Amino acid sequence: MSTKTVWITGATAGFGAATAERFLAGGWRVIASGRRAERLTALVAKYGADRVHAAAFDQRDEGALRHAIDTLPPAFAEVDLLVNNAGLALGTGLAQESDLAQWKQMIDTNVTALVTMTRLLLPRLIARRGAIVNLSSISGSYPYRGGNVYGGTKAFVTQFSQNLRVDLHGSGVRVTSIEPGMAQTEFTVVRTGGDQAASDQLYAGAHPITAGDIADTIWWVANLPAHLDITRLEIMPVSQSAAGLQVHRD
Ligand code: NDP
Ligand code: 8X3
Repeated sequence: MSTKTVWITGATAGFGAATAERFLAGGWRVIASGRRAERLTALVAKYGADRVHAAAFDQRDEGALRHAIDTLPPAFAEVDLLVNNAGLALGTGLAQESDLAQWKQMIDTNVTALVTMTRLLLPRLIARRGAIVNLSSISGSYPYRGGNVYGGTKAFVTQFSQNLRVDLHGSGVRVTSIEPGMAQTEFTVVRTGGDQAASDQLYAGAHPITAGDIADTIWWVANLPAHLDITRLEIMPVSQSAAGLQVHRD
């Protein structure tokens, strides 16, 4: 059994929770972070404090993040893999109708918190010749109505990932940008401000990606031979494809 350690941000739901379960099943130690402490506590209760370290904090709070890093138990202090997964979309409206506070929360979480996390863990990842998996999205490549700032944050994540690879050249650290399409998690409930019916309707009949699909993908990426780097990976359900440009006529 491997004794590697992965830090998964946003491990309380969706991709992050499924990825935590996948890596625990594979024998890794997991540092699980997110705001909902009770879900992290349940993971520790299920697997034991020697396998899971819970770090409950808001990823946007740099002081809390630094504290979480500084107080890692010795067994979890050497990090082999960072999965930058915590993130969210807020709102589905057009730019001209959007809530500026929601835009800023997406930028603070998906961009600022992600780069802060990355920068602070880079020394440990370099020391381990480790790896970084960033959760981007197809919304960073394909524009759609209402994607505005969310898509912008994910385009940042994709490009930041590629630039990280260049700077880390020769370090042995691998960097991957995973860019999923429609996946059924808590994502749409969060995006719509708690509208479960809207979420159910979006996914109905579409056979969307599951959280387990993404967890299995991250597991595959992380466990490839050390000389291979999956640089970008776009994943869509078979039911989803990009279509067309729009034309407005007088
Ligand atoms: P979920 O809503 O199911 O999970 C999001 C996770 O992010 C939760 O664990 C949540 O934890 C965490 N999170 C959000 N804000 C913060 C914060 N301020 N501090 C700490 N943790 C935070 O969504 P998904 O699993 O679908 O999304 C995971 C990632 O995948 C996101 O980056 C998303 O943009 C991306 N993605 C999702 C797709 C989809 O269709 N579902 C497709 C492509 C990419 P908590 O609330 O407990 O803090
Ligand atoms: C989530 C996928 O298409 O809803 O990143 O933007 S999408």
